[in-house]
Amino acid sequence: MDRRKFITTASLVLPLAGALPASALSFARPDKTKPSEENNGPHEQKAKADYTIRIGIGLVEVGPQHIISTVCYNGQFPGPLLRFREGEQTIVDIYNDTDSPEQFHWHGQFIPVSVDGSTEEGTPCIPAHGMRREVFVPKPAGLRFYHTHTVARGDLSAGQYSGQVGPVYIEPKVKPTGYDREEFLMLKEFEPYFMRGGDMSSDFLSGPVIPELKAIQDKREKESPNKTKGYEVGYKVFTINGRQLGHGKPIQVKYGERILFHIVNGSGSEIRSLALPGHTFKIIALDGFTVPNPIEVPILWIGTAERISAIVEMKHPGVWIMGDLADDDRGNGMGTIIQYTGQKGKPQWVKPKPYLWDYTIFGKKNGYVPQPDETIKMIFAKQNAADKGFNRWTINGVAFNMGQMKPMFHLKKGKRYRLQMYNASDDIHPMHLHRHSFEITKIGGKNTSGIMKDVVMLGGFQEMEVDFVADNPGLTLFHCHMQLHMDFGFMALFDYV
Ligand SMILES: [Cu+2]
Repeated sequence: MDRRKFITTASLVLPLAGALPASALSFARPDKTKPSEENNGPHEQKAKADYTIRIGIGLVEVGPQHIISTVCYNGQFPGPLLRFREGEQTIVDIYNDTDSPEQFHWHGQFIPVSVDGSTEEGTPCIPAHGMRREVFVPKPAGLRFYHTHTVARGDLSAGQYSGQVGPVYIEPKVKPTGYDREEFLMLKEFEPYFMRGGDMSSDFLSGPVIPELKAIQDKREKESPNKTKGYEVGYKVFTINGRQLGHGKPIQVKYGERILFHIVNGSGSEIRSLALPGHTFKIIALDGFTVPNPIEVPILWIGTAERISAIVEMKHPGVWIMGDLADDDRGNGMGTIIQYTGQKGKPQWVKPKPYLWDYTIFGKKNGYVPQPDETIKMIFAKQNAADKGFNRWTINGVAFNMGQMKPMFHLKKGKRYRLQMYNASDDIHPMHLHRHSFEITKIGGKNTSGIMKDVVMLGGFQEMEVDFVADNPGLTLFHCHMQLHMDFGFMALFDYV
């Protein structure tokens, strides 16, 4: 079935879904609930979902006398931790109790378009007051997450400005070792507002600025008749696991305990940092993928939608603030308290020394990188306030058109591709590829190998290269993970030809 027909059929059928039993939707996707000739294993016969998610308004008590109303999952923030087993088929029922169609994206999983949760790729939506049963085989192992994938544009109650984010952990066949227990941390801001110009840190990424890229933006700005800056998003409330610093339950630790923190940046648009005075983070995985070189760092920098799994050995007793380096954001809640057994007193924060974030330190030393079959060059650029006062974003001069949804790049199954990205803007962009992972091969002016990811931050006026193998046919979305950027053009589709 071609894509256009698929979408038409889906849109005719799905608005009725709320009135129909789940089994009536079976023709819309592979339904493993009824045994059939090809499909009669023990897992396929179970009709009960492993998880049920309800999308709807929930109340998030971020602090005393401060309760925020937002769309979230199962009425809570963050959404429930979903644990899957790598390679074992699962069933998830998703009910949409809101008045708008929704998309539920399984971020970082190698799954088909039918369940990926992206309108741009052709995933049918979950209709307002309807439901979808999703049956898929979770992979790869590690820390993933789920979030909405709708367009928000100027609506700050929609998309990832809402509370529609939750963690996923896909248990590996062989468990990692070297820690005593896990803690999941979801970093998320609430109460967004628009302002002109931004205040985000942009000087923490290592690597040189490329003058030619800066010249492109300078030239554009000079020639543009529009001298105003585009709208940016700010937030009033900052939380970890839905609680502002000081209002959540402290994380109680014992001396000598090794805690594996699984940290998800669930923000709609912010880059976060995290430090814990007197402690270091031994990073064992980035975006759920084990890193070749696990080493200790004093500060974490986590782009929008990035994940870090890091072990902290508790060997500095006290009551500490684990928090964001930005004083305003930490002051408005971005932090949590780490309390050693028997220790009392006011939680302490110590400003860490500046530290440049360099992905390559986690990579292989002198590793081998195969030559790609094809290199795809991309230039990212900004048109100031060009779309109703918002910045418009282009890839190779083209802003993604939601009406046409035309694939820009074409892939052949099994080939290895190199994306050579040039950022002709001063903003940092966390670049994300759906349904695949990629290997960083060059970043911040350095070659590297062995670091697998699905989101990576590209610094202002910097370049980077990532390689991926086209091994999951179907339309594949590539975009900047900032809601404000992707909604205003910063997306492209790959198709398999
Ligand atoms: Cu961006």
